[in-house]
Amino acid sequence: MTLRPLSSQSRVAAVVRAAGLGAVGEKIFNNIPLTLDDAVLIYQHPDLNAVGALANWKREQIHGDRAYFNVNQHINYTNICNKLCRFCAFQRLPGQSGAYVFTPEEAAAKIRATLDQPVTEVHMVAGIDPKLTYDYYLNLVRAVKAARPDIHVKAFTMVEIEQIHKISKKSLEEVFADLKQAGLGSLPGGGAEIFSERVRKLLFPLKIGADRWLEIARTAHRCGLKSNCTMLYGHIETKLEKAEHLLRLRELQTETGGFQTFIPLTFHPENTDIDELPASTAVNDLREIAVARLVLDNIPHIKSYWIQLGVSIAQTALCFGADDLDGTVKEERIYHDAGADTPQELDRDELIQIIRAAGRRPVERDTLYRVVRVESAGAESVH
Ligand code: V47
Repeated sequence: MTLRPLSSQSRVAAVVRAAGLGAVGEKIFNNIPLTLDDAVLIYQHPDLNAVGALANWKREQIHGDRAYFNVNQHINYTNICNKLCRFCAFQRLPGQSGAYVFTPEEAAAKIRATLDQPVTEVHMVAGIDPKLTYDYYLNLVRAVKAARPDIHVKAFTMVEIEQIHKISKKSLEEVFADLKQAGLGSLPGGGAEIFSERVRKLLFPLKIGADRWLEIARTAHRCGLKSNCTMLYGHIETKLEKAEHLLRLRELQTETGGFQTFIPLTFHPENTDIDELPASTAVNDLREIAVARLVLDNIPHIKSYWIQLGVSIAQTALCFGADDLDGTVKEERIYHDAGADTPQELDRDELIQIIRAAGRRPVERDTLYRVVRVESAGAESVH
């Protein structure tokens, strides 16, 4: 298997024009941001291949043939949560069977258990357990950092930050300063769900809304912390609500430049309160990746999260606008509780093979997208 040839603008322009998307194509070729109407148009346009070809062209303009991954480890330190989101299968009430909280020492033991592996990042997110103290959160970060001092701690969604802020009785800026001093390196992108107030009232009324999520992200970025951002799709949201969500993220990015990666999160209905909803399809998942790449022109990376999408769709997404597969992961709980049948982890070599088989060049990165190692591209196919 050799690298796939990078797509030529004239060929993509012809495909896009033939599909009736010439005006959107012209904007993309000339680096003009898409409007809300453009975003809705590419969400509903029947020719997914044309939308995907355009997104792939944009992706190759930014990243060439590179596809990023990292070697990481997940720790979901508690599943106790008082937010009762209807889309979540991971949450437990205190005392409910299966409820757990890791002590900082137990979390550190999980880090020590992988010291023989080249892990560079721990991704640590969890439910909101009101019993946890401010010191618990700081000690959690300190403990994992002490267990592996060179590890990058990417932890706490904006929803967890809201809780940590609430119990701290300090300003958000002071909270971020304390967390940074404890060893926090950056923030993941979760908890944004969908910015529509209509959907929030129906599915996650106890969680912070769009304005607060964006305000916390703004403050984090101003305090020197990079973050990711996400959107949960495939439940009851409309195309317009998704387009509005993307534009609000793009607007904040123009202001702060603090988002590294956008991750479209496909809804897994199993074991949730809304399990009557159908699961997403490959066609929908690939379209989300493509629309994100085209609309979020100022966010450098689009992640196809293999844990959620499955390896085959995540790999295909590398030719529909995505440039990052996430990492090796390990002990993922949130999607596996919601019925994901993907493996709990892939090793470094498996990720490299998956990327090579897509005709891309594997690049191991750290959390801040500094290159750890560029792998050779023209390897033999896995088949
Ligand atoms: O905010 C919860 C979502 C998110 C379900 O920043 C569900 O690199 C689907 O944000 N079906 C947490 N999704 C995970 C997350 C994430 C994942 C990977 C990488 C990064 C990153 C961030 O998971 C939650 C919520 O939107 N979620 N339940 C479910 N049943």
